[in-house]
This record gives sequence, C-alpha cells and structure tokens, in this order.
Amino acid sequence: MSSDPQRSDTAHLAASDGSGASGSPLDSGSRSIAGEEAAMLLLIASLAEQFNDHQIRDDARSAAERIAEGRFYVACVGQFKRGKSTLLNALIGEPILPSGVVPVTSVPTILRFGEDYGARVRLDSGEWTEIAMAEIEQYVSETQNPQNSKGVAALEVFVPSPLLAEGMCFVDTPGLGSVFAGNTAATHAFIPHIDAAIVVIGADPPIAGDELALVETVSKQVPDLLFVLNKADRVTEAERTAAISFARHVLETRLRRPIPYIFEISALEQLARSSSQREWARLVDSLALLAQQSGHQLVRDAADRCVRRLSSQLFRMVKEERDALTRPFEESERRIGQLRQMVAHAEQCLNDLAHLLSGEQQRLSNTFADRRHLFLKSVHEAAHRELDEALKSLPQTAGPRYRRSAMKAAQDVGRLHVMPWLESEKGHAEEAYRRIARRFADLANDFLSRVRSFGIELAYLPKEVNAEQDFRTRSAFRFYEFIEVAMPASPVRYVADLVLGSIRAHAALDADAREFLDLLLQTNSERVRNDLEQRVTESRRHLEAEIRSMLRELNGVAERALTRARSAHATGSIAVDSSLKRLADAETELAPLTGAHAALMERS
Ligand SMILES: Nc1nc2c(ncn2[C@@H]2O[C@H](COP(=O)(O)OP(=O)(O)OP(=O)(O)O)[C@@H](O)[C@H]2O)c(=O)[nH]1
Ligand SMILES: [Mg+2]
Repeated sequence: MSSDPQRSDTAHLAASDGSGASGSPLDSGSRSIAGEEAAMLLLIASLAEQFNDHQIRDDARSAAERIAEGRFYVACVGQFKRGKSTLLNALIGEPILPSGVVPVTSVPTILRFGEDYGARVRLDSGEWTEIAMAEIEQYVSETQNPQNSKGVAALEVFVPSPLLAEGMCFVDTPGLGSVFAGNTAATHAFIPHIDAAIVVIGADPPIAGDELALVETVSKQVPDLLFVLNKADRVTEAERTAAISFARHVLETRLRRPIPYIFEISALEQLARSSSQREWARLVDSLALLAQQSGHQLVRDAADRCVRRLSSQLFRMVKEERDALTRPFEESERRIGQLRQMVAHAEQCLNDLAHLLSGEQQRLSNTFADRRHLFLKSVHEAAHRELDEALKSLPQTAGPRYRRSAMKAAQDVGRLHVMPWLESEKGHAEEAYRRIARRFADLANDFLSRVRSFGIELAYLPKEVNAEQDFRTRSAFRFYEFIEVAMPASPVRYVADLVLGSIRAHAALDADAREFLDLLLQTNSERVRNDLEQRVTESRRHLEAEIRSMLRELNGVAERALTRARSAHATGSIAVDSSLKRLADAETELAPLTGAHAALMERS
C-alpha cells in the first residue's frame, strides 16, 4: 500500500510511514483487511478528485492513511472550559496544547505517536506543512485563529508518548456552548471521525444540554466512552458526589446504557506533578487497556464507517449530477427553483419561529416570575421568624465563629423553605418546556417531510425529530449555599467580626444573617426560571443549527449539480454525453463498494 501522496517525509513520521508496517498494532490478518479497506478509500478519493469534491477526497485520503497505519481517534469532548486540553496535556505529560480561562481551542487537534516531537498543519486549500511546536497555538487557539479563520483542515502533533504507541490518537476538540458558535460547529463536524471518546464533565453544572446531545450522538456511533469529572480539586467531596450521581442519572436515562464509572481527577494537579493522584492511574490504565484490547476493532469499525459514509456521500453526489444531466434542462431548472423556494421558505419558517418562540419564552418567563414573587411573599415572614428563633438559641461565641453559626442557620432555614417549592415548580417547568419542545419538533418534522417530498436523500438527515429525546432532559436543582458569603475568606472581615464579638455586638451579625437569608431565598427561587430559559434557548439554538446545516448541504449539492449540468449543456451534446459516461462509470465503481465491503467484513 502506498502512502498518502500528500504526506511530507520527515524524521518524526518515520515510526509511522503510512505502510502500516512499522509501529503498527495490526496483525497480518487485520493488516490485509485494513489494506483492502484503505484501497477502497483511495478509490473513493480518486473518484472524488475526478468530480472536484476536495472535501470527500481529503477525508478519504486521511482515513485510508490512518486505517493502513492502525490509528484510531479517542476524542476529548465536553463543554468549553472543562479542562479538555489540560487533560490531554497531562496524559501526554507536556503542556503542548494551549489552555486558558477564556474559550481556547478552535480547531480539532490530533495527538499521535512520533519518535520525536513535531507538528504539521493542512489548510483547506493545500498540502501538509511542517510547523514548529511553538506555532501550534497560532492555528488552534481562538485568540490567534478566531473561528478557524485561517481555514485549518487538520492539525497533527507528534508526541513520543507510550500511551499512543499502539495506534491510539487523542483528539482535542473545541468546547461546546461558548459564545463562539463556530467552536461547537467544528466539534460537531468532527463527530464522524470519532472512534472512542473521553467525555469531560464538571461539578457545576455537571452536564449541559448540548453536551448531552453530543454524547448521545457519539454514543450511537461508538461503544467506548470514558467519563471523567475534572477539576476535582475545586469542589468539596459532597459536591463531587452530588455531581457524579446527577450526571450518571442523566446520562443513563438519555443514552439508555449503564455508565459504569466516572473518574474523579484534576488535570491541573496532574500536569503540575502534584502528589495528589485521585483516580488518575485508573484513568490511564483504562486508556491503555482500550488501546490494547479494542484497538484493532476500533480501527476496523472506523474503516467500515468511513467507507460507508464517504461512498454513500459520493454516490449521492454522482446521482444528483446524473439526474441533473439526464432530466430535461427545464425540469432541472424548475427543480432547483423549487429547492431554492423551499430553502427560502425554511429560512422564513426559522425567522417566524424565532419570533413566535421568543414571545412564548417571554410569556413563560413572566408566569414563572409571578409564581416566584408569590412564593417569596408567602414565605418571607415564616422564614424570618424561624431564623430569629434559631439565632436566639445560638451561644454568643467569638465573632467569626458566631458568624459561621448564624450563616449556617440562614442556609438551613432557606433550604427548608426553598427545596420543596423548587421540587413542585420543577413539575410545572417540565410541562411548560415539553409544550415548547413539541412545537420545535413539529416545525422540524414539517421541514423534513418537505425535504423528503423532493426525493432528496441527505447525509445524516434524521427521520424525525423527537420532542422527548432530542431536547434537553429534566433538570435537577441543588440548593446553592453561597459558601463564599457564609464563610468569607477576607482577613478584614475576620478582624471586624472579632471586634464585634468582643464588644458583644452580635446583633450586627444577626442582621447579616437575615440579609443572607433573603439572598438565599431570592437566588435559589430564581433558578427555575433561569433554568427554563436556558433550556429553551439551548434547544432552539440546537434545532436552528441542525436545520441550517441541512439547508447548506441541500443547497450545496443541488447548486453544484446544476452548475455542472449548465456548463455541460452549454458546451454541447458531446460534453453532456461524456459527463454522463463518467458519472455512469463512477456509479458502477461505487455501487459494489458497499457490497464488497460487507463481504469483507463477513469474511473477517
Ligand atoms: N483547578 C483546576 N483548574 C483546571 C483543571 N483543569 C483545567 N483547569 C483550568 O481550567 C481552565 C480551562 O482549561 P482548558 O484546558 O483550556 O479547558 P478546555 O476544556 O480545553 O477549554 P476550551 O478549549 O475553551 O473548550 C484553564 O485555566 C485550566 O488551567 C483542574 O483539574 N483543576
Ligand atoms: Mg481546549
């Protein structure tokens, strides 16, 4: 098998030269299957080249290369700022990937084995180019390559990490849910390439709606998912336990499969080589085991998916072009006109829906604001009476200690009143959310049925959107305790409290506790409304992004087919005949590919 012609010959690539012979984890049987699959992918690449589809060509080439070499992709995914890049840096033992407090990663970045450190980048338009390690940030960070304006198609970093020596590659992905929608889109676009995943969750919130949706999509595609709770150093044990049990419940409900383990780690501590290990060793062992035991299978599954995905994508494109050429020209024009109308109509629907939903959202928000207002009014007197009783029974100890006890009393009273109310409000919020989710689903299904009525088959087009499954699951509310207010870390506050205690001015501390109780009641009771607003907004963004990306694909395929048909017709009947012959040949080559591939899988 020859290596990808696009590859540059450099020292750090020596360990994996594209032949699959050196450093490859594949045994000889697997290697020959991988070789045949890689050959199919190269055939797809050359057909895509003929039809000028550079996206399919490049995808097929790099898939052929990694399959021949026995490489598989373990993607690190999750909400922005979960510490994904830091975690991968800790796994390879070097701070190579940029990380920081603002959204950082803007381009999926592949970490693969190399005997020496090195990096290479491929821009949308071109060939692989070697870059210095210090230059990586220029291509993958939001500050230096905002929304991937440099057009990075792929970036690979070579690292001599033993964990990667068996073909496992880590992929750092841009975080979901930040203000940079392009980052979320870049991660979604990478999904088809994911062979296994490390899902990074946090403590607050443990898992968000868009994360859950992504994990669900990945989980339908691949079986191996590892779950990690990062930043364990930042939260108390009680918060970690609560976060893990919440995340597990939500994930198991949504994915409909057990989540056997969630590793509690701190990537930052690990990178700083702190003595605190938490469950780091266990995580590393699981990854090593994944590479050893499942590596071959993951590569073969990846090959299977790539051949199916790319051959059917190309097949559709070829069919669209052939149809555009064979139909009477006017009919093609009419069809494109109808398509454009449909796209415009769908855009109009999206705009109308946005208005409709924001009105609905506002009404919902007002309803929940009124309910909260009534709750606060009804509870204020009793809660303050209970707090006063509790304060009266407190021993008049030294100021700082008295403050802690008084604040704790406020938390206890606040929790007692807010939690039952939150529980009952949750039911109302759920009902309201379902109503809105059903409207979303109706709109999406209406759109999908229109698309199908044109006889158009789109890649990854869902059969239908399900209000129950495709939107965010139920929320759980924890009482927010404001530890930073209850136990202020300020030395000035400490001294002032000492003075207040020593002059027996405990009443001043009582006043703080009363104020604190109001803060607890007000903030915690606001959570239902905030959460509902967030869920509705997330679902709406999710749906709009999905529909827009379908529209883009729909437009792209049809417009390209029309342009080619036009230019062939303009050149004359000989050009049309020769295009038709090329398309028919391509169809003949592509059609048996899936069948040949299925047979190959059976044989293995
Ligand atoms: N305390 C603590 N901070 C951490 C930990 N892991 C990462 N961080 C910090 O969290 C911030 C975000 O880390 P990144 O690695 O950039 O997070 P990311 O998920 O890659 O972010 P995006 O690329 O924007 O999606 C940085 O300031 C890290 O230093 C951890 O385990 N503990
Ligand atoms: Mg990152």
